[in-house]
Amino acid sequence: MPRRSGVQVGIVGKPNTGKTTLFAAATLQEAKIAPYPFTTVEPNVGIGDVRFKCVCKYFGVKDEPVNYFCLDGWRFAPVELIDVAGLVPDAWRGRGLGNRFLDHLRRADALIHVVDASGSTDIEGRPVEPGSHDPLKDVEFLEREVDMWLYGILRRDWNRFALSVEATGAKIEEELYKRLSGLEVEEAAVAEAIDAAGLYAKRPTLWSDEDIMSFVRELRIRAKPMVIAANKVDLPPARRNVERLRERLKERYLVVPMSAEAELALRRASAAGLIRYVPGDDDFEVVGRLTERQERALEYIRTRVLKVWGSTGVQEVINTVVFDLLRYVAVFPVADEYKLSDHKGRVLPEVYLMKHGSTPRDLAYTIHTELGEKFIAAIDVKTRRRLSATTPLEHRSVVKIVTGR
Ligand SMILES: Nc1nc2c(ncn2[C@@H]2O[C@H](COP(=O)(O)OP(=O)(O)OP(=O)(O)O)[C@@H](O)[C@H]2O)c(=O)[nH]1
Ligand SMILES: [Mg+2]
Repeated sequence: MPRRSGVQVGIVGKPNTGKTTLFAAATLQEAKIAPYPFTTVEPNVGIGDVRFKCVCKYFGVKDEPVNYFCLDGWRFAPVELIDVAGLVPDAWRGRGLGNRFLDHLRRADALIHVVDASGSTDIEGRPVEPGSHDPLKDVEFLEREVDMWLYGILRRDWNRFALSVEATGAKIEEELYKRLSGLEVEEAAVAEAIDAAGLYAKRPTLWSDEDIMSFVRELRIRAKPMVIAANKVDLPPARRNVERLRERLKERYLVVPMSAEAELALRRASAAGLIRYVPGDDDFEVVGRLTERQERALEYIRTRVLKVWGSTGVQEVINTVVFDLLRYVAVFPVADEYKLSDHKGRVLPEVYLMKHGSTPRDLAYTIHTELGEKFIAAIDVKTRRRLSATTPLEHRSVVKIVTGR
């Protein structure tokens, strides 16, 4: 099974909130988890997945996934996750482990900010009485640290850059876009950020530090959209905090309640054949012999997490990033529109996560350069309609690419 993905998502937050637990639950990759700050130093990189309804039931066929899998009619597609060290206030000045490791997130399309919704860790991630720390504070400082990181990238060499833009008469959005390449930001987003910061009327050599900062804040929203994962919801103080986070952040962020630890336990129990559990579900079924301790742990998860919140939230967080923030679409290409198969006769073998607005031609190029070059048109297999090269692809569509010689 090819384990690669076109979507990259960074996991950020202060220390000791459960970032690595989320990473491990989503990827089932070994990674060190511990109840104290700065457990993670070097980043963990691995593959998790999004979940969506497969089209196998729609067509009433048995599929044969070759990239990833289909469980009970739920299809999964890969997403790359990058778990980095914890950030503390003033990391940009070098506190804690600093913020240089954020460079590992340059390629990230979006971020998951893991906060400790149970309020049992202080602003630097040290354990405190549950409910005694306000997680809203974590949201504010983290934005600033990410901003200072972006600011640092931009401020370096600004004067020379600004002079050269003016001397050559180049467009500021084009030049800034080139300068920020590697940050996974589109030129249109750079232009929007300049506009939103009200800086189009100002010559780059006159941008003050405050101006650069305003631009950076606007850029962050567009270049690194973020979801809040309100973790540790199995602990009682989390309930009130989740409500507050939702209420206070409703204009800016989606807040998803989560228990990363519960998900990790469920996925491990499932991998060990003890339970049947489809990631994202609201319950599980015991199918193996449990020790008393395992039984208690699973019952805790059922009563404290699944029954209260409807799921552990891990799958929902990843889905929210990919489908709500980034608005990706999952598309099934097929070579035979009647058998819904590839050239080898495998039914619905592959699914591709494509950026919002991608077209059939983009899909053809993603599958193979040659297919892109020979592209003539495409067929939407559900409706049997012909799609032009530029029609945006729809989520869960099945597409046959028509090629010429
Ligand atoms: N109660 C509870 N504890 C959790 C949950 N998720 C993680 N934890 C605990 O939180 C502690 C920190 O977890 P990590 O995943 O190492 O946290 P981190 O954010 O990666 O920490 P650093 O790498 O130090 O920044 C561990 O003791 C976890 O077991 C959860 O859903 N509920
Ligand atoms: Mg960690």
